[in-house]
Amino acid sequence: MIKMSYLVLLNAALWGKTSQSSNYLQSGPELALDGLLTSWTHTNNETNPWWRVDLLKVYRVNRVTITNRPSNGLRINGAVIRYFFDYGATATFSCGAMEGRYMIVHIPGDKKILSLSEAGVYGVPPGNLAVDGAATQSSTFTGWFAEKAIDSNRGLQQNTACSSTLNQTNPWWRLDLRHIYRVSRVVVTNRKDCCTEQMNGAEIRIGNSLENNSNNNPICAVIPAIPAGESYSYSCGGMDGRYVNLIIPGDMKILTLCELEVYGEVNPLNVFVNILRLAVIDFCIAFQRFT
Ligand SMILES: [Ca+2]
Repeated sequence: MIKMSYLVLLNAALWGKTSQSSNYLQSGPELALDGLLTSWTHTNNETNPWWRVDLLKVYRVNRVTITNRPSNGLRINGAVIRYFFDYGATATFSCGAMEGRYMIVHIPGDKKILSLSEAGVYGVPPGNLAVDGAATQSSTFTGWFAEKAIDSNRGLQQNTACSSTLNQTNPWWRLDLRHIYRVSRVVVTNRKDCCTEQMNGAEIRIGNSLENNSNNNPICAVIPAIPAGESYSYSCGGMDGRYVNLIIPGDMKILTLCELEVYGEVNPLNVFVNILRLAVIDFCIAFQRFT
């Protein structure tokens, strides 16, 4: 099956944790993520200076961007971009599908200074089907859009990375995977800053029906509670479905979701349907030419 990516990749470094080998004056490692070209990180003059961002989980990285400082830019020359997770590897700026949790820039050698203005790491958690889907919800609290639950940012540092409905009866959130998958598990991340009990009692539903906004599909699990900022995994045992819903039954409820991940595999029936669809298209084109 041809899989099309619908995702606009965000800079995962923005919700990571930075560090560097040493700080020159006030030029700390976080200055590479402040979005300003007028500020920069700066190590001491030392041997093998380095800068690092911890993405907090493994990402499949498409590309890395490094922005040099506008003055004294030679201080980044000779830098090596290094990526590792259990093993070491050296990458150019285009990283293909390398997987890693840490992105490191370092300059080998003595009497070196590492100084960089901005850094970006663009990718998604590997295997997460949700990032290619489309999200919607029953209502939207200002700015807390449904798609923020599939932006690969778990909202551990800022709740602006979370979706939320208004206070309503039976609030729901729906993910359209765009194809039928055999879902093995769903991972839900609760908000960290407050209100963690609002998630209690949420139902995870998976199926192919849009009836009642897909909230009549079979239940994979009911969430008793998820601690603040934690990600809990729910096994769905290979349930088939195109739609993954969360719904909280009851009045005066708010559904806030900082991230939802879906893991599984392509349903063989889906492959057959796509082959049949392509065969029908080929037949129609041939028929038009003939007539
Ligand atoms: Ca998010």
